[in-house]
Amino acid sequence: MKTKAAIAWKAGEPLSVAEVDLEGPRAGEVLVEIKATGICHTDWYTLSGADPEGIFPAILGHEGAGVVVDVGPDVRSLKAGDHVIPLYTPECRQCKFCLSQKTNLCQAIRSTQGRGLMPDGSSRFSLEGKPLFHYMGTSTFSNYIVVPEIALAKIRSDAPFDKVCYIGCGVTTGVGAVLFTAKVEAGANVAVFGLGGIGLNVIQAARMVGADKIIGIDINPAREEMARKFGMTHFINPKEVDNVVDAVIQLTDGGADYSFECIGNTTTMRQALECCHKGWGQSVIIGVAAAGQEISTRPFQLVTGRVWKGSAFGGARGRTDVPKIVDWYMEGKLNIDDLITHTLPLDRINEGFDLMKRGESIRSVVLY
Ligand code: NAD
Ligand code: AHE
Ligand code: ZN
Repeated sequence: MKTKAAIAWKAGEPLSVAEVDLEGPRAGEVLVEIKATGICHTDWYTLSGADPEGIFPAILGHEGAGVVVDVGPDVRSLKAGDHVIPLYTPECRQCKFCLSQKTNLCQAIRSTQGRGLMPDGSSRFSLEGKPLFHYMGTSTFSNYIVVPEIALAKIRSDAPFDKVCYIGCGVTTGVGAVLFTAKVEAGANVAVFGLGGIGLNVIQAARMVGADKIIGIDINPAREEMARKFGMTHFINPKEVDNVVDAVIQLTDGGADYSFECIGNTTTMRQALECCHKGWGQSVIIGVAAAGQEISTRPFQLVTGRVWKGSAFGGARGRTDVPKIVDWYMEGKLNIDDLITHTLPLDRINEGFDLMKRGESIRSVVLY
């Protein structure tokens, strides 16, 4: 079949929208009509050329929601008409990683996914007979996609696609980092570096669990108002203080119990660790730094009890946890609507990237 898609031909160049060819689902695969997709900073990261796994030409996008159109042989858990969110972190429930119950990083299809291919090593997308690569196993910048059954979370049918698509990455990443990775408890002091599409979800989850001080740090002063609305109690603009680490330590009587780095900058990663409380403070890296970058701190920071961890997709097990997060939104426990600042048709997708780069949007959502 034909599908409309935004193609990334080359690193650093705008996407171009075209009709591409899409092969139908093979065994264990599902054809999905994407109804809406968010634009995440990670799409920009890969498009910029900073992702070591970035390959071109590819169809980017990993924050979508849609409807099952058709299923290939051996698909048991889904049928045409089901509403779904594609998962860049699948959940096969059979691999060593899934069975461990210690991680959400299912590895069943990771190696082919990282090479822009379906699990059988081929691409379903092509243009004029030449293959186009998939991206993060999802490629939600295409109106129709083929994905493995294990990479789809079935969600309730009354949830609006134009909002819950954001649960495909940003909401789950931020909320999950608080609930599943850090397990922040009521009364804890929390510091959040970066108040964009991820950091604001960290903030709303910290408020949800009853955190005490929720300190937001961002160089963009325009982020303060939105962050306060979502639960931030104190704002630090790094340009207005001598030392961000000291500023957090002073506000928290010795340091944050938990900090979250939601920028992807190795300098702020260090600050996020070092503003944590001696003896127990935990810092969670969410931001994705460019290829070749490294983090550093004095080892004494760890010797004296601070803990450095990371979180991918919020530590969420997609098929299990994503439907629950959709329920929380539908029950009014999570605010997604106010974070979706812009909606665009696919033909204007590059404007969504421009808004993000200029710091003018939280999330732009493309509507098909
Ligand atoms: P975003 O662009 O919406 O937000 C980033 C924020 O950081 C902006 O508000 C910006 O003003 C602020 N910022 C930039 N430099 C800063 C600095 N030096 N000090 C303080 N603030 C600064 O991006 P996003 O969509 O929220 O994504 C944030 C990061 O998380 C990206 O690196 C993205 O790739 C990553 N990410 C990771 C996961 C995961 O699973 N680990 C999932 C999604 C996104
Ligand atoms: N090449 C990577 C993109 C970089 C990355 O770290 N991705 C994060 C998710 S960011 C979502 O916005 C991730 O969870 N990666 C898990 C993994 O196994 O790489 C990619 O994912 O293609
Ligand atoms: Zn993302």
